[in-house]
Amino acid sequence: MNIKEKYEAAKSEYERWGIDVDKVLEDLKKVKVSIHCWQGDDVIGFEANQQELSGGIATTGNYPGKARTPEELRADLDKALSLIPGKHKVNLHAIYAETNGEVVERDEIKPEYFKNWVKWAKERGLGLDFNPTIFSHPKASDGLTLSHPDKEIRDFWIRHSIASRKIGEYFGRELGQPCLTNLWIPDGYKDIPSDRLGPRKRLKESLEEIYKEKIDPKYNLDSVESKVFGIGAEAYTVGSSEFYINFAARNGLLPLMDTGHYHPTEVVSDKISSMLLFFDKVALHVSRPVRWDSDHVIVLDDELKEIAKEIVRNDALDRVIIGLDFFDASINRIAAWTIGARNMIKALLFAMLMPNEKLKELQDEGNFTERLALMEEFKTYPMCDIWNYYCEINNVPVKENWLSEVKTYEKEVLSKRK
Ligand code: RNT
Ligand code: ZN
Repeated sequence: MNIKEKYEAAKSEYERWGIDVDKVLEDLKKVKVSIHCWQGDDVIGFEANQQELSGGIATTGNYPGKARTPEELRADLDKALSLIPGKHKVNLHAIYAETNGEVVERDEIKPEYFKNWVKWAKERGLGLDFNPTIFSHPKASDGLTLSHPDKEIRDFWIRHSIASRKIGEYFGRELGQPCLTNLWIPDGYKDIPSDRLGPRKRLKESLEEIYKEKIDPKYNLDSVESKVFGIGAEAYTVGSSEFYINFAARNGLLPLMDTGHYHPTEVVSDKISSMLLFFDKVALHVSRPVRWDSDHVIVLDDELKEIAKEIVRNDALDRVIIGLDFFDASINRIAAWTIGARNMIKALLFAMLMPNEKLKELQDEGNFTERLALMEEFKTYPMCDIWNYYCEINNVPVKENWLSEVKTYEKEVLSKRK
């Protein structure tokens, strides 16, 4: 049987449960995943006065071939995007500005430094998302930024964040789809604080400044990302979950949940439904924690599938903004993007191919036997035949065939970067 025939056979199995598989594939094609550019160069960026990665996050490994210039990074993204089915978005950080070798302070970044990115995205029909870079900088060297006791430092980062929102607005205007501008700061303390309130009060005031000016949501949406701890900030994080959920709710922002930013037994899948009841839209950074916020490439594990199910069965594909956030420097970086993004899409497909209405009914009837039985049986339904066909009709390699393309690219392009 060829791919199409296998698809037809698999489809009829799903149709017996009332699942319209062709419609599922149409809906899946509309889903945009925001692909983080920073996997391509280990979160370094292109500033003229390049800084080491800081802020309690780290990349480990020295796999050869990382992107050193904007051109290389875009070429690498092009390669990865050619292996991922669908039309997506690319997520940038302020450190990816192109300033022609000129040192530009972060509080002076302007849309023009991103015009090459916009041109590139426009030519490909991609959306862009954005992030102020509030780490890897001398003014963040003591681990405090927007909550810093020193007003000058806070003001610097406030100006940077405001400038970043304007860049987001510019992306949205130029590309005809809203940009998500997400703010994350590393602020925290290594050891037990003697004042937990003060820094949070200062952060609140800084954020009020940053979000004072309203921007048309047609162009830019703002989110705030919480965290539980980072390296060097083990005891206390200023921007905790409760801090940002409350701030976002009161100020009309989106909360952003990074799957690596909670206690090890806490899962984001269980949080999505609660957030959807109180927010119009919520944003995700899908990552994979391993013992701590380790930012591993996402695999198709139970939690990823559970997250996808929560998005799909709550009819929230247009309310949950899905972004990826991992950085592994120990493997081929294009493979990292490809594996992670394909897994995210696979998880969504898996969720869309479940008899979700039926399963809800069973729960309400108290029929937990059948609920569990069906959920388990669907794990071994022939989703792979649907997935392979989806890849084929979207002109991306089927199964592991993408790997040989990555290997060729590594040989012809990456290995020449010394
Ligand atoms: C850090 C946050 C943040 C960063 C990126 C680079 O813990 O997850 O989102 O990973 O902004
Ligand atoms: Zn994140």
